[in-house]
Amino acid sequence: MAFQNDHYDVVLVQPPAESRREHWDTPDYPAIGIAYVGAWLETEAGITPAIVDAKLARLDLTETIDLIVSLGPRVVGLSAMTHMIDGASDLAQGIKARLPEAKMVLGGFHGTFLPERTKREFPVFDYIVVGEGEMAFAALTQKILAGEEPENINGLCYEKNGDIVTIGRGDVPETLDELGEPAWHLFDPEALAKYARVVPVMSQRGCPFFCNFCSRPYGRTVRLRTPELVVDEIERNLKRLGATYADFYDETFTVNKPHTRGICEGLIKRGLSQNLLWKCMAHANTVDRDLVHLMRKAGCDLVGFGVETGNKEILASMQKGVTKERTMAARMLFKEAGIPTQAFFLMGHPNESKKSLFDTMMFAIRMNAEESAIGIMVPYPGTEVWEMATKGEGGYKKLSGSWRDYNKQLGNAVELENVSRRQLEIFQIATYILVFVVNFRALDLLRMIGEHWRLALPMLWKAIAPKRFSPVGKSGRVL
Ligand code: B12
Ligand code: SF4
Repeated sequence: MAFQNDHYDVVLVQPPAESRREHWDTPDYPAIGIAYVGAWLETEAGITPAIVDAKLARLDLTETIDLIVSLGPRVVGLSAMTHMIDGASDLAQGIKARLPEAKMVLGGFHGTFLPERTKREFPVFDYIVVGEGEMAFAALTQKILAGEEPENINGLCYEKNGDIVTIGRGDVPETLDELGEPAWHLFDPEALAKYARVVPVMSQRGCPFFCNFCSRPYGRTVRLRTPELVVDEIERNLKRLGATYADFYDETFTVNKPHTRGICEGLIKRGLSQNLLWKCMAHANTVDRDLVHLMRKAGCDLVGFGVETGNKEILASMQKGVTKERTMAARMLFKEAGIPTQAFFLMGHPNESKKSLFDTMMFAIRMNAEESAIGIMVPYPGTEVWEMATKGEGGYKKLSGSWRDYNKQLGNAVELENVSRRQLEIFQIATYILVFVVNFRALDLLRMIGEHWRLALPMLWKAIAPKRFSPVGKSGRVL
């Protein structure tokens, strides 16, 4: 590890992976959320933090604790999605045991959607930042470092006189451009140089669609950055980080065509498309032939889009706003333009049956995307599906009290009245395999298993092994 200074008042951290099975456990990209939080802290509050991306640097829990303790922070900001919250709490406890005065601040989407409950379940977090964290974290940190009581900060959840108080959501600047660029320079440069092959970019925040399984953490209004500034950032990444692959984290990169065109034309005009490939997420309703060809010309190398199901009724009831025909047409447009597609399917929608799962399997085979990702539904907090599963509606039965089980590939979050957990897993594995076998793509199947065997083996084992669900989670909570 090679941070510039020996001591930092503030450390931001992406907690270490708890296993090494999935792609994101050993990522080839740095964490952009804490990079934005760090950038705002540095430019707007004048406080330079160290950013420890433990997943990127391949650190384990003990190594991460040792590193953070050695930097002697007074504030530690930890990031967590739902399936990472237990691990983030383990990390905070390990740091707190050795730096009892340091304040632990949790950010990210688990705490955002369940702030009070998270504060109760994981009291090690002194503060939880709700929503976009840049402005709230800077305000909170300034107060803590000045020895003042942090109160009246929008987006803060904390304990006051024995009660848990939450003050709305974190403020956001008037325009997204004001956020500037992620602070990659605050990461350990050795870890960046060794592992970061892909650099995340965000050109917008927000998604206007209504999918019932999605929490839309940035809301339904799409906020856009100026395309020119996005291209500037990519150009700088190319020069500074030697990046040759960019990943647009926008929920739907193609949602505003003039914006998408602006970025593509900028990449082409500046000659960047010759040295850079990139991928993004699209929605089937937001693409047309011209745009797709322009994207290809600008270096687009992979497009992901949610197909979700092959069953018409379920597709209509999830409110994605697409039809199977439209989705297939989008897939064909990308194919024609020479852009490989990554099709995302979900199994375990509300009121899913074996018949609708079969429809999904058939549609995945017919679509025959270059990559298919087949997840099992997880009721993430903040979604309609979470509400349904919590009330036992939609045929759902929650299975596990552990947040670690809230994972789409290897989790154990729910099963349905008419489809058991094992049946869901069998449909998932069968679809993964049949897409390749029926389409005579044996080599692709072998390549996929070769790349993902750390995930494939436990998935297979999980589908055949005896099932043991634990309704009591680590924090003692039941379901
Ligand atoms: C790109 C993306 C991915 C990418 C990269 C993810 C990554 N960053 O590691 C890939 C494809 C790998 C991915 C995978 C998964 N993803 Co994803 N992904 C997204 C997406 C589209 C953007 C995420 C992102 O990076 N945003 C940009 C940055 C700036 O946001 P951010 O990191 O959250 O940070 C902001 C705030 O959260 C907060 N914040 C974050 N950390 C901290 C820390 C502190 C101290 C503070 C104060 C604030 C703070 O401030 C930041 C700046 O505003 C979101 C949807 C969305 N609209 O956000 C889903 C989303 C984040 N993913 C989600 C999920 C569930 C997953 C998976 C678990 C799915 C699975 N297969 O099981 C995996 C797990 C990945 C992992 N890292 O372990 C969920 C999370 C829901 C939840 N409650 O946890 C989301 C919200 C989508 C949804 N279904 O609603 N994902
Ligand atoms: S299109 Fe994607 S980001 Fe938008 S609501 Fe649906 S799942 Fe969420």
